[in-house]
Amino acid sequence: MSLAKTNYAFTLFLIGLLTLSSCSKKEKTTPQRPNILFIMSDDHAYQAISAYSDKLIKTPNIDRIANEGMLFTNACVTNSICAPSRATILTGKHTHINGKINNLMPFDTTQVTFPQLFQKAGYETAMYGKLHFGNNPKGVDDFMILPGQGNYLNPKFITKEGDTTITGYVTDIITDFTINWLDKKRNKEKPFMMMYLHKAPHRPWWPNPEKFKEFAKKTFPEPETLFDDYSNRGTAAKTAEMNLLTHMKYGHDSKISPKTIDEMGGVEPEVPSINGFNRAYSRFNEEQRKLYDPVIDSINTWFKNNWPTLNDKEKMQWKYQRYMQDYLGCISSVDDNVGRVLDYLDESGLAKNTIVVYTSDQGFYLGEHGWFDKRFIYDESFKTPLLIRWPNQIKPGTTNDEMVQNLDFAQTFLEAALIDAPEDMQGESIIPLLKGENEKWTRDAVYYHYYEYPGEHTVKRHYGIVNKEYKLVHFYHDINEWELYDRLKDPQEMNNVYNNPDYADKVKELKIELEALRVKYKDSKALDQKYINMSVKE
Ligand code: SGN
Ligand code: CA
Repeated sequence: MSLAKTNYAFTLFLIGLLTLSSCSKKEKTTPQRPNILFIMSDDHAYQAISAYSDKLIKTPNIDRIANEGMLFTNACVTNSICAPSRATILTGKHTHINGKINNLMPFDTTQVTFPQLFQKAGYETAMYGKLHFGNNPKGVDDFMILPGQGNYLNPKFITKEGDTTITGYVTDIITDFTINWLDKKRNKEKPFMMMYLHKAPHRPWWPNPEKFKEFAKKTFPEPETLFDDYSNRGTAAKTAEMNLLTHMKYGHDSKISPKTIDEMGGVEPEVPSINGFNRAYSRFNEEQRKLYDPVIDSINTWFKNNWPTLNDKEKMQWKYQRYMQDYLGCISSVDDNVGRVLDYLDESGLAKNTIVVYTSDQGFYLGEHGWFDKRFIYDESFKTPLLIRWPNQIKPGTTNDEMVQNLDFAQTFLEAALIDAPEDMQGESIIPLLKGENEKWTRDAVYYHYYEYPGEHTVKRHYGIVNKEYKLVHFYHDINEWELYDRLKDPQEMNNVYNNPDYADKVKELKIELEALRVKYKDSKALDQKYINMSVKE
């Protein structure tokens, strides 16, 4: 063999070696696609998670996600109501684009949702718990969803195999089935994307019997704005029907039986009522009633003996305590059950390659401004809890205060799973923030638009822009009112400064920015009107 030939053969051999080693290197460094466990509860206020504040309750299990990951202090929604929030999460689009403006109309299932993209990309996908769409989810290999709002006790579920009713407490049941899917049912050859969606702590707040008993004995600190008279706010706050004293229902919410109210010959103030107490109680079996009855009896006896002697302030205080006892009792079960799932991830070894997200479909009023419920752009309902754990990617125990939205979840999860997001999704992946690369984040304001009016709780239609310093809101439907809040000086949003001359320049500036956001996200007066017309026909 000539020298030249020998050299040539040697070179080929070297190239071969290098190619081989670079291939195997590539294989080794190709990231393993992470699993995603998306945990969402319904109406869980961030004020009731101890990672945010431990004034009301300790939630050690949910807190673990933040201790081992990241806590977002300015996470918010695009439209603070259940099914519209879920539609935004699944499509990565604002309400006016995905068309799910309220809880009433069914979701248009011809749209692409992120679970479909995961499924197509080889993920095993599932959805267990509350969806509230009026139709079944697409893009999931397995599902088990509550019809509509679902029930706390002995709930019915819609599954792939048909309908089934399961005896027990909803939060425990959804968790049992979630763990079973993770452990036994799924195809373990594939990464998974699991949506584990609690009904709790949605109204009418029935804790399990043990928590009902435990929490009924507790007393909770009142929010500073419990007795708000809405004096420096607009018409919308004054006309909303979500005040604890005048709109929270005796039976449905506070667990006063119709029998007690009859025996008392009625109660003041009168609150328009459905017989929600009986509706829930009639689902309980004998054994469950035995557990609930002693607590229900003691609440009712106290009420009968004391209610007529209370003044309005004391009535408000009593209703607030009853509300918190039941609401927080429900949350305590959510926390225990999240702990069970996190323990399962640890024991099974799944934790290290699983992104765990904890959030709620929106925030909630826990007596702030005298309210329960949500819907408004004001902070307690606009903001939502968000805690994310992603081992080796997120630095444990970090906090982030950027304005991220439920609109961003789809693109974030897709990027994490190395799946291309469709061009027409409207959010932004928050992965740079998760990795601590905050300088890559450019958004400084978000857009919000609420529609379900006329409707329950009578919160008027509005849209607005929110940045870290200000919130500008337009109520545009049957009133034409603007509100401006100085978020730094007035974090409780007690003073609308829209007409204050000191803020005139700010108003001008924010109006331009708001219009630019409407253009950016393709919202318009024409769409506002289209959705008003549509609701009238419903
Ligand atoms: C129910 C509740 C309302 C609540 C809506 C929407 N009333 O209708 O208080 O605002 O759900 O909630 S109740 O009498 O049925 O309890 S959402 O979370 O599904 O949007
Ligand atoms: Ca909700």
